[in-house]
Amino acid sequence: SSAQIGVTGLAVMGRNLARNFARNGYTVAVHNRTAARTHALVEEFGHEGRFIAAETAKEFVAALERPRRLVIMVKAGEPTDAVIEEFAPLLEPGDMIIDGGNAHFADTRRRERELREKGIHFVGTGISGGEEGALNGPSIMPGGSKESYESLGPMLEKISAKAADGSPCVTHVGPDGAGHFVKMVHNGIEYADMQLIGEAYQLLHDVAGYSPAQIADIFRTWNTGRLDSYLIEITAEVLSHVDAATGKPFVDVVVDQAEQKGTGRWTVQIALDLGVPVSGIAEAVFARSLSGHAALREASRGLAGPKAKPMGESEAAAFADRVEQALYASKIVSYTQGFHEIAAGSEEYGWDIDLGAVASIWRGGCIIRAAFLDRIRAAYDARPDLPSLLSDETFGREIAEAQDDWREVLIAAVRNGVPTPGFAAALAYYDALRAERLPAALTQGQRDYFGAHTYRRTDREGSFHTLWGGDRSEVSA
Ligand code: NBP
Repeated sequence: SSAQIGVTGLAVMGRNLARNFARNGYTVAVHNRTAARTHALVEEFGHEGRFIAAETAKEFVAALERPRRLVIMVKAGEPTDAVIEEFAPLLEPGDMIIDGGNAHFADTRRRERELREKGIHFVGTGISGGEEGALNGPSIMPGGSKESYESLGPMLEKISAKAADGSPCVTHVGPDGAGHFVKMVHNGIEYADMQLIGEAYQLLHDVAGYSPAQIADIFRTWNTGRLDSYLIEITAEVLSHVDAATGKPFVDVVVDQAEQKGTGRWTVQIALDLGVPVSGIAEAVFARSLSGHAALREASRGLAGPKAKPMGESEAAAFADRVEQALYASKIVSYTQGFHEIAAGSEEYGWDIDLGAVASIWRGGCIIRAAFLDRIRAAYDARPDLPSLLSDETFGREIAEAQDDWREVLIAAVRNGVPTPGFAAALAYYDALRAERLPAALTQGQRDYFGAHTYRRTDREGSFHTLWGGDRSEVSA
C-alpha cells in the first residue's frame, strides 16, 4: 500500500486528474467500474508517473496509504451515492473521500453528515476548468473539515492552477457543502458571462453590421484590456473559425439552441430560496431555455419588429466602444449578484466563506478566470464586510463612467429589436439598488388592500392596516 492518492472514475475528468497527480510526483491508485478504462489509462500514460491499477474496490483501497485519500470522479447524482456505498465499508476512521464531481451542495451536506458518523471525512470539491484544467491545473474548491484540508491541501495546491502572482487556485472554502456551493455559483456566473458576451456579439452583428470575423477582432482587442479573460479569448477563437464544409463562419452553421446541464439552474433555484436577486444569472438560464423552444420560436417568427437602420462605419466603431462599456458594467453586476449569493449561503449554513479568497482562486484554471478577479479580490481584501461589490469605490466609479454608454446600448437594442435580457437585467438591478424610492411601497399598499397583509410606515415604528372596505382609517396591526 503506497499510493498517496486514488482516483476512481476514469472518464475524461478523472483520467486527467489522475495524470495531473502523477505528473506532480504522487503515486496514484486508479480504478474505474469498467476496468478497461483503468488499463487503457496505464497503457497510454503509464510513462508519465507512478500508477497502481486496481480492478476491484478492495484492491483499490488496499493500494492507498493511510489515512486514505480517495477521489471520486463519476457522474453526479446516483452514481456518486453508488460509489460511496461501495467504498465506505472498506474505509477506516480518518480516511477521506473527495467528491470532485458536480454534486448539488445539498447532496454533499447529506453525504458529509452520514460519513462523519463513521469518522470518514467527506470532502465535496468543486473542480473547474474542464478536461484541460483537470490535466494542467484546475481551480479547486474543496469543502469538508479543516482536518481533511490539512492533509489534502498541499497536494491540491500542487496540482491546481497558479494565478499570475504564483499563488495556487485552491483554498479551503468552508465546511461540508461550501465547496460545491461555490462551484455552483461559479457556474451560474459563467452562464451570465456567456450570455452577456452573446448579447454583445449580437449587437455588434445586428446593430453595427459587423461580420463574425470582424467581431472576433473586436473581442481580441477587448481581451487586451479590462475584459481580459478566458471566455473573451475563446469567443474570438470561435467567431474567427470558418466551417470547412461550407466555407461559412462556423457560428453561422451551428444550431442556435443552447443546452445546459443544471448548475446554472441550481444557482437560480437556490437564490430564490435564499431570497437573493440573481437576475442576470436567471436571465442567462432563461435565455438558454428560450433558445431551445424551437417550435415556439418557429410559430413566433412572423411577429412584428422594428425596422432596423444600418449604421455607418464610424457610427459602428463608436457603438462597439459603447458595447464594451455595457458589457463591462453588466459583468460587474453579475459578479455582484453571484458574490451576494455566496455571502447569503455562507450566512445560512454557517460556512464563514472568505469572499476575497474565492475571487482569488478563480483567477486561474477555471472557465471564468479573468484579470477582473484580481480587482474583486482587492475590493474584499480592502473591506471584508463590503455590503456589495457595487459599494467598492473602484467598481462604483467604473460603472459611473460606463453608465451613459450602457444606457445608449440598451436604447439601441430596444430600437432595433435585439434581445438583451442580460444587459437589461443588470442595468435594472443597478438602477433599483440606487433608487431613492421603489414601487414596492405601492406593492405593499396593494397587498394590504386585497389581503390585509399590513405595511410599515416611513415615519413611525410598527405594522399598520388600512380599513379599505370601511372608512379607510388606519389601525395598528
Ligand atoms: P461522466 O460524468 O461522463 O461520468 C462517467 C464516469 O462515471 C465513468 O467513469 C463511469 O464508469 C462512472 N460511473 C457511472 Br456513469 N455510473 C457509475 C456507477 N453506478 N458506479 C461507478 N461508476 C459509475 O464523466 P466526466 O465528464 O469525466 O465527469 C466526471 C465528474 O466531473 C462529473 O460529476 C462531472 O459533472 C464533473 N465535471 C466535469 C467537467 C467537464 O468539463 N466534463 C468539469 C468539471 C466537473 P464507467 O466507465 O464504468 O461507465
